[in-house]
Amino acid sequence: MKQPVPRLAAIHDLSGFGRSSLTIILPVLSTMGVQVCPLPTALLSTHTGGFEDYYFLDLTSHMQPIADHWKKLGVQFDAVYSGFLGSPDQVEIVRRFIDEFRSDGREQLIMVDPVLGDDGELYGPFDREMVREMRRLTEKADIITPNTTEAAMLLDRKFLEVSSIEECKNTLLRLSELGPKMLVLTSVRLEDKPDVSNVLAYDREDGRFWKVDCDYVPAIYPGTGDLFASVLAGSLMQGDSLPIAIERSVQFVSMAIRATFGYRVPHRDGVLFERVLASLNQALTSSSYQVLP
Ligand code: PXL
Repeated sequence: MKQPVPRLAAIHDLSGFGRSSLTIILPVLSTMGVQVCPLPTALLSTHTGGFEDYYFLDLTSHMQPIADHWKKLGVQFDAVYSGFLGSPDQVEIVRRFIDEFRSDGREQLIMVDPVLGDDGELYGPFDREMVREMRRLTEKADIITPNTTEAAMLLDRKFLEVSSIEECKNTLLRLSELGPKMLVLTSVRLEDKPDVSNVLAYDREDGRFWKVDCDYVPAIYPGTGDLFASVLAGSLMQGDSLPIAIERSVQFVSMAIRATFGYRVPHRDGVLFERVLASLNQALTSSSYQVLP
């Protein structure tokens, strides 16, 4: 029998203050009718963007025993969604998790957000080894959601602040050679309109490329990548097509940023998505995605 509520394993850190990762993923996906089972990778006092020092507890040694208990209970997942990892060694644990919880016959979504950096820089705790290992993790995914910095790192290319559509299509094709069949590239600035951020995507199964424009600059607020990817996961689990799922994610992040901008709250506190969470249950009323020639 189909489960009354679809279930997702969320392999991310828990950062107590600052709105990122699990403190975003749990409320967003619960609102979208998905049961979230967190497999925490690290425990932090805050996220690492904009806070000089933060408490960081690496949970690598706790992950396999948690997974083993779930396996013993016979827990099954409709989706596995990973993000910020606490150490490069966690890649092997997550790869094994995906294999052990792979459901034969039932549809399942494996999404890897290769959280590594932004604005051309690696996030504080990471190094080249994390990039190498994250590349190995992407092999196991159906869909990955790198920003342009992470895409450049995964492909061992130079980060370009602005690029052409052709360059982005090439990036998406190279990323698909790592393994995933759906690729979503965020924070794309195009040469002709560098002040607009775009999301470009490629679906290898039908060979189509998609583009959705955003009227926001995501990098200013930490956690917007997690917000985007969790709405994307929820939307795909609800049966939306890839372009519609991207559109819903872009519109939600945009609304959350607009809800925040009018207040004088420090950017490092993240976006006030709580104020717009209920909109996730409303139907999309406009759509502007493009299929690229
Ligand atoms: O939003 C990605 C992310 C997740 N978790 C932690 C982070 C970041 C980005 O800075 O620091 C702990």
